[in-house]
Amino acid sequence: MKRRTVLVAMAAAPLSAMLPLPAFAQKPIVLGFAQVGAESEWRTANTESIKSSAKEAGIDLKFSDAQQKQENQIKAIRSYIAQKVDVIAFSPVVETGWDTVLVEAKNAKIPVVLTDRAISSKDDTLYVTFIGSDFTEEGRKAGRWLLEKEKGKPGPINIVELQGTVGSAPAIDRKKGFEEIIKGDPRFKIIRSQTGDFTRAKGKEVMEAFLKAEGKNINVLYAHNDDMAIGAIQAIEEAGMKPGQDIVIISVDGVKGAFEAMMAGKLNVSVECSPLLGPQLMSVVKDIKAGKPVPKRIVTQESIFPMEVAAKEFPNRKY
Ligand code: GZL
Repeated sequence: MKRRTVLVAMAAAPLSAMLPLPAFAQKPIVLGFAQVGAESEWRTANTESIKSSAKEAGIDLKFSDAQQKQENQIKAIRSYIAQKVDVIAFSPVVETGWDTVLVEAKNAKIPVVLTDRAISSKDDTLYVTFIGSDFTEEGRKAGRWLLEKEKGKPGPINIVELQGTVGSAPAIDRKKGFEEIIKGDPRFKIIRSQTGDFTRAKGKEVMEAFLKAEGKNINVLYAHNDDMAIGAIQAIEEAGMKPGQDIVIISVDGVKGAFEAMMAGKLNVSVECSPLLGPQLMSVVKDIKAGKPVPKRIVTQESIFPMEVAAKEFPNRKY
């Protein structure tokens, strides 16, 4: 009697309970992504890259936009923990203030991946890896280009600087790298420096204030991203000056708007900062779920585009 019961039990059990499921039948990985916001062309392209790559990878993406507010990103991360997602990824709007929520993710045994921007924390076990650019090197590239551009010219060469979001890794490191290169040459002086929060509107507003205060005393603008540079270009033109000629303009990202400004002769150079991090993120997420080793730091490879190459390079641009 007992043997028959076991046989019946065996016949009733679903086949899948007894065999490993084929890949197509396995439950999709669930990734919770807490995005900074939608403040710039760069961010829009970054979001597009993450969403399209998740779809292509068959990963179930939960996505949130924090409108550049840290408290919204923290709320989103907490909701992903509550939903018991498989992996959490985010681009920290600022460097500090993450330890508490990342300890909660660690206690919930949910691996965390940083993309685009880093955090400053004593405990690097709070995240598996950081995929993103070397912002300090981007600042150095901007400084080296300026030294070359102004080689042999007399000083003083007065610079105004539009910084990115206060406390963000790109703003801190792009400033640091740029100053590291120009500090050796006494002709260069940063006479005004203020945040434009990575947006066109704020970039224009702050540049208007710089022009009011310094006017023709300004020789160079260093903007931490193209969107602020494009806003500043509008302000420079409205002040009756020629952007790219009366004021040399250096920016970072390499978005379409920057190429258009360079082709119009209004922007002198854009240092590339690639937002196309989606494919690398999805491959890291799959490796984490498969238990494969992942490097602690994955640096994106980037270039620099002076206006002279803009027209030739423009057709190749993917963002
Ligand atoms: C850089 C990224 C910055 C871009 C800005 O990786 O965090 O944020 O340079 C964006 O355009 O707003």
